[in-house]
Amino acid sequence: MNNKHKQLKKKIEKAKKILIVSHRGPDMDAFSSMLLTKEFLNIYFPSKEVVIKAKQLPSFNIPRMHDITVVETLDEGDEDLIIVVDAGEIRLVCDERDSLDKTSKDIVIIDHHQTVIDNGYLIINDNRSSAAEQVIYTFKEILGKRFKLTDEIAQLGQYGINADTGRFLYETTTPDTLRLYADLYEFSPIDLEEVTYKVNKFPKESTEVIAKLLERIEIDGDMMYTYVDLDDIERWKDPYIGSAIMFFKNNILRYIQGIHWGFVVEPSTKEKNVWYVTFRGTKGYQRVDRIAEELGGGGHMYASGAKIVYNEPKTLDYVIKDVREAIKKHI
Ligand SMILES: [Mn+2]
Repeated sequence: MNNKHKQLKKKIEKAKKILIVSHRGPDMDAFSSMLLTKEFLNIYFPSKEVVIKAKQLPSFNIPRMHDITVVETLDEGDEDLIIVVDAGEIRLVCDERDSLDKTSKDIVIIDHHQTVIDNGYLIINDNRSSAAEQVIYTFKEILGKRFKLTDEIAQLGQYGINADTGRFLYETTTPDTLRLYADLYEFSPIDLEEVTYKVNKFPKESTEVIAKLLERIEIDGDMMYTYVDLDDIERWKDPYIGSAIMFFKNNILRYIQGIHWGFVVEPSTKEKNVWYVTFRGTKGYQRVDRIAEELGGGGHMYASGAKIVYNEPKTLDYVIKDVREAIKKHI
């Protein structure tokens, strides 16, 4: 147990009510790490009242998912400790309708992203493969000999690690990741093929969006980008755009011969004058975390993103120009 673990343990012991949250648009690692944190707290600190708040549930069944309280907005409540998992900042948890980012309550960050922002909070981040891996190793340290696996912990750990390592493909997979995964798998295995199949399914309405994203590809050297424009968010619904971009990022961007990295730009469907940009890079070609940081975001070397907030309406061309200016500083 290092100093940070001791601090976290103290904060947990002192708190009566603990709120667990994660980043906007939670992915499988966000859900898994929130549920893992609650599971550890429920088992080993049973007198604590622990609540997970999120705006949606996972897209397929994972253990304890109904322990998530689905809320319309994220606001401060009567919790005395907030644990943020899979995000380096409370800002990444909230959108403009939420007020939780203005909280004065004590915050602990358990994260694995390479972008670390010193915001004065206790930050636990050993640059692991996933927040799920970080949560399990953290509680292993805090609990020492008392640490025991359960079916739920073993399965949630696998869901999180599998999602954020792309089935162990990414560089963030370390011997520690594989050792932990082996233990979890031995205890209570999940079927990776089935999970991959379920995670990659998308609604048929997204095919129209995917076709447009393909049509709009712009190539510049070994970089490529595509976009969703303002009038698109009137005619296409939010989830169809989201899953189309997901498909594009994972299957097209980086995969055309001669292209090694790129980005997708889209306006927020919820907030005015807000745009999102997501980057993908390839080892040996382009790190994209620094570019995202330049735009006020962050992430990993080969996968990153930023939320760009303007004070007034901007056109797609203007936003793309901003992104390309940030890129120029880092290539
Ligand atoms: Mn993650």
